[in-house]
Amino acid sequence: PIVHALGATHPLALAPVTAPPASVDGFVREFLHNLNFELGVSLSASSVNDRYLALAQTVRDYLMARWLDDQRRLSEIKPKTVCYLSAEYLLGRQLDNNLLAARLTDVATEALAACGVSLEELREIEVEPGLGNGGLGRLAACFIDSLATMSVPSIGYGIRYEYGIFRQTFVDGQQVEQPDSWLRLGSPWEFPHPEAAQTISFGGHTEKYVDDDGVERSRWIPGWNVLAVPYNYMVPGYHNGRVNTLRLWRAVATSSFDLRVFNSGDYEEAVRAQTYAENISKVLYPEDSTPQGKELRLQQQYFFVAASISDFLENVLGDGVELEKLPSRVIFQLNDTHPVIAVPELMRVLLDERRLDWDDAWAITQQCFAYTCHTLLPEALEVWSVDLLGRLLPRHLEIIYRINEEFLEAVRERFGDDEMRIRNMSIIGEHPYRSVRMAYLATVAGAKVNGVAELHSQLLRDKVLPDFDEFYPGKFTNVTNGVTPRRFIRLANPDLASLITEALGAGWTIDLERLRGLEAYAEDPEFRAKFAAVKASNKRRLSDVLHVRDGFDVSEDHMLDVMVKRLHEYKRQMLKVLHIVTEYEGIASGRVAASAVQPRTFVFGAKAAPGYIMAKRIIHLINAVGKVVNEDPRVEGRLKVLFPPNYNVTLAERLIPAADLSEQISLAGKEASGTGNMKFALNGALTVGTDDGANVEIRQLVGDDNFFLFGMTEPEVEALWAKGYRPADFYQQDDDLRRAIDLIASGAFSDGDRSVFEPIVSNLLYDDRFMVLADYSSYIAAQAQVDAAYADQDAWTRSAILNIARCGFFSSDRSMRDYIDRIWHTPPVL
Ligand code: GLS
Repeated sequence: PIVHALGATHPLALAPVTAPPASVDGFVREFLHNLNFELGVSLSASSVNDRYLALAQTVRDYLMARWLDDQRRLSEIKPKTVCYLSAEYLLGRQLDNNLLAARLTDVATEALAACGVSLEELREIEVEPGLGNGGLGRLAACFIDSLATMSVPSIGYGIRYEYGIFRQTFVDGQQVEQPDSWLRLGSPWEFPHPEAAQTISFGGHTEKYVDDDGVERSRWIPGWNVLAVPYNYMVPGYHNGRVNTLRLWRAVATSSFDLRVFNSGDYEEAVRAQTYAENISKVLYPEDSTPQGKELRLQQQYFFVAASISDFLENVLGDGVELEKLPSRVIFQLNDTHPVIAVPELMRVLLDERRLDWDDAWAITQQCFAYTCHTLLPEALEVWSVDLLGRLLPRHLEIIYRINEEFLEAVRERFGDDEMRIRNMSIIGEHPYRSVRMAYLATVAGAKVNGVAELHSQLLRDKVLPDFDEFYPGKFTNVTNGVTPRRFIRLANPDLASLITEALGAGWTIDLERLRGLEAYAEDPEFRAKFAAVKASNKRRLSDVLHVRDGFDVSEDHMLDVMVKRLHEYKRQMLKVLHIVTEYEGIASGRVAASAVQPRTFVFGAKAAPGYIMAKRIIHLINAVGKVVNEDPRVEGRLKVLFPPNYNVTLAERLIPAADLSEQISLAGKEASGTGNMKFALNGALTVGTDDGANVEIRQLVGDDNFFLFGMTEPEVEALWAKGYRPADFYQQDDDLRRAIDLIASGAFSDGDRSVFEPIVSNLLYDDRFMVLADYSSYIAAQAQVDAAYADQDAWTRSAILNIARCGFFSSDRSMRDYIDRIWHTPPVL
């Protein structure tokens, strides 16, 4: 318990902050108090949103004493702290997670019922903060959940986007994006602190000067400033009384508008500067894996890391800490290249503001950063043109040049004047234009560099950064991704969670390896029957949700075959489409008896980056194929295609527990890890997948009998490229493939208009960068095995249980342990 205020004399001001009594009566009182005094409405006059807000505030009240106490304790103990720097946090809904963490679900349900309010109804109106694009942002959210649950001192730093990932709708089967105004009805989980704003500078120029000690130094004379206002969010640990902090920054203009111009009647001009500044945190870039060279994006990146570093140094670190000791107090984890501009920023602060000399500043900086790479696609490794960087952050560019100079000097010392190697390793690239390679900068500056699955980390060392691996022995490591079992099992799949707890006791939620205990239950017919009943009930639950949401119905006795992830050619939604078209064509043409295939419902969920034309075409095709298949009586009751729009965390939580089959079918060597693959396996879906990303580890753990492997391996992919890949050859040689592609080309899914999907067809036949056609026959064969396996329901269920039992490794708690052991060295502080 913490004391309110120093110097206070009133007994209440001296009393500790305490949580309200965790009883039904206590909860009712707090809820009504918040409704009346915070929202200003009576219960009878309140809207559903009022009630939701009051409920959220009540849950906050319960967590508050712990949050304040943790902050106070940590400021006294001064432990080493993980500062997770991430441009994205794809949080998902907060209410249920916070109720669960605080053990309030039952009390809240009862208390609300006593007020005539349904918790279920309030849950449903929460708008999820979609402050991330996909796997990378969701991973950050899983990690901060695990860190809180493991009592590790940590702060998540990021951006409070006013608009998150766009809302996707379909018009005539084509994606249309709408802004995601998630803050429209208020966000009860955030605590803004405008008084604690940081000033962040941009532009201007640098100048040399001689300081009082006669040392020549550089300084930055910026051109313009914005304010970074912190918004704090609670990150409660699961059942451990711990509450960590997520701090997201919002950009606010230093002065709101020009009153003189306003009074002269030019209203637009009066707010121009304000609008410009505040655009920085306006909207999340709807990109995944491929960055867009946009100035605003670089502004966003610098904006949030500069604010975060300054916040840590000034507010968290505290006074009187020698900067040499900084590495024992903090590790800044760079979540991909997006926050890498933090490296020259820390250097600038140490050099220009704290007056350290170069070598000391660099020695400190190199120990304070670690870098996680999340991709293998070369086009996804961010680079910034020297021109842009120099204009926006001239001092940082100077610092980067000096880092590079010294680095290349060291490379020369080691390898001699191998100009080719020097050019390859330079942080500054020369072609096609002079640019800063952010991944290289992060690798040079980071104490450690990690990939996100075994295969990915290996390829990172062997293919993407081999010279660096050679130059820095021991710097590269792997931490395989993980997902939080709280959200993705406990909350998403409550019936499965109960079944597991019934079998194994409650400890598995924070010690997921205990799921191993289910192996024995896989052999128990009674348990299998209960598991099958849970799956069936999850399908009904999904059907209810999709019915209300999109008017779709899911049949309980269909195999639910799910492919949900961002739409990207490398992920190969096209391969899935070709499989569906093959099945459809077989039955529709009469060559295959409908009764010979397992009844299946194919479910897609996928957003395409708005500027990614081919991805949008594929979305259009999926919808078009779905329409034809769903309306054709010849396949009725056998094949169905559903593509609910706006796939997000909330929908994932409904879909994954209902799935039978998980589609993880990227071209080998392209998917860094994947995390959806883990969520599905942990909810008892079997995977059909390539040897890519974390699929490799999933398969090794669950065993070949419980995984449908297909496709080329990464070395086989390389070999085929080297030999010369001609997709049209595969088309010629495979009757099924030819029929499927011809059917698409014929206009069968576009009312006879052959031009609509022609770009997809010709891309497949004459380009096919991701080798869809090469893997087609192997995929179709794997799907035949899936069909055969599904026919034996009991054996399938056994495999599903074994998948769960053997995937405890994929808890993000384990990922956090690996980061702590191998990279951060930040023990829990209980
Ligand atoms: C990604 C990768 O594409 C995923 O494979 C990976 O699981 C995820 C988290 O490590 O990171 N990289 C990226 O830019 N977006 C992703 O989802």
